[in-house]
Amino acid sequence: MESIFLALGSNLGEREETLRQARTLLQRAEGVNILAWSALYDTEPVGGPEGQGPYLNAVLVGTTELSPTDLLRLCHAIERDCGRAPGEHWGPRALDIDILCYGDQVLETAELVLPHPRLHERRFVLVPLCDLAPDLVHPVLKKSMRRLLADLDASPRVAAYLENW
Ligand code: PH2
Ligand code: MG
Ligand code: MG
Repeated sequence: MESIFLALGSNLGEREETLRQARTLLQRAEGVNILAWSALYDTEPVGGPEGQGPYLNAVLVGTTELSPTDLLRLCHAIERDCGRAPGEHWGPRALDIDILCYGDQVLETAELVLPHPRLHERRFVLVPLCDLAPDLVHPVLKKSMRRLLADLDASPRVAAYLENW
């Protein structure tokens, strides 16, 4: 069994409802146990095409019996169930589920890189992650999530949206 941190994001459609649905599907999934989640944050889009709408972002923590690859497949299946259609790289999406950390595992395959390769650059990930695990140490950079967040600029915008959801 490994501890996992998952990042959820949505900037198309009923964002809040989609994130709730994704959480429910993860809670019901065989081999995954969701233990807690961050607040929801309304966040400025980072990268991707000009003019895409703001995201709602959150982070979930749990445990899993699934391998990293099977967990990734589950995340992709839930993205599709929640209405994600193939689209532009970093473009608007109904749902994105990214594996941030899988225990202390360091992995680099064509399909999956662990820990998530941009986690330490992204306020929209680190702010919600620090709600749950500020003392979690990045398995490669060997710094706490609190430290990584403190090392970033105060922009782009990550605004508290909903504490309990
Ligand atoms: N996801 C991206 C690209 N840019 N920006 C925000 N604010 N939130 C996201 O979840 C996000 C993004 C690619 O997955
Ligand atoms: Mg992503
Ligand atoms: Mg993704």
